[in-house]
Amino acid sequence: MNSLIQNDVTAVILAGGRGQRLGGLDKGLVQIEGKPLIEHILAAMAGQADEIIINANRNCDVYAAYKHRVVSDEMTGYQGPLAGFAAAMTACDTDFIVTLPCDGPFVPADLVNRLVEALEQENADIAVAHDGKRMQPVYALITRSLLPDLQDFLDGGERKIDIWYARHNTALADFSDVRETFFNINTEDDKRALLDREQMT
Ligand SMILES: Nc1nc2c(ncn2[C@@H]2O[C@H](COP(=O)(O)OP(=O)(O)O)[C@@H](O)[C@H]2O)c(=O)[nH]1
Ligand SMILES: [Mg+2]
Repeated sequence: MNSLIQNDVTAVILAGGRGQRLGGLDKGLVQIEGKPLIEHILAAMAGQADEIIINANRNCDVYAAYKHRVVSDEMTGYQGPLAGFAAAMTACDTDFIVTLPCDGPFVPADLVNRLVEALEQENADIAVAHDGKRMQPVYALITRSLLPDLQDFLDGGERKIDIWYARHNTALADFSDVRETFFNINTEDDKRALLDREQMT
């Protein structure tokens, strides 16, 4: 598919969380198969976007070594992924962002393509991945012109991503055939499950 949107996308790797359920670890730097998660994500996104922004609130110098722009939340105190969306939408030079988390090592190979297709088909402002069972809200394509609305939403004290999506024309992109690619590491158990899986392969 050759779409105009596709040439106008910044991928935003969300690595700005507190890592609370992993003892406060900076999840993007957690080692999996001998390299930090951020490297797995960067490799998976190579060729999927025009530009990549790493959204991080700690260890920014470590992330900067990957030679992509590192952008921190403007809001302090870990206000959630929407704070990262707003910071990236402010910093980016493209009309669209595609967000994805730093803690999911198995990124869909056609993440951007499928989100773009869903957005165009429904003439929507946001496209969000759906794994067949549930929405995967941090995998999303968002029109940058929604930034003022997002800023108002955040200024009003709102933080919930699903509620913000519900305010807009939001398309769902079907990823039910690759549901396992949304596996992400939130807890020690998730980390162990991943290591067990590696040993099996
Ligand atoms: N920028 C930013 N990103 C955040 C914040 N909190 C969480 N995230 C990111 O949002 C994504 C989802 O967070 P996570 O804690 O893994 O939640 P879950 O997987 O949805 O249960 C991860 O990529 C986090 O790095 C925050 O305060 N700021
Ligand atoms: Mg997660």
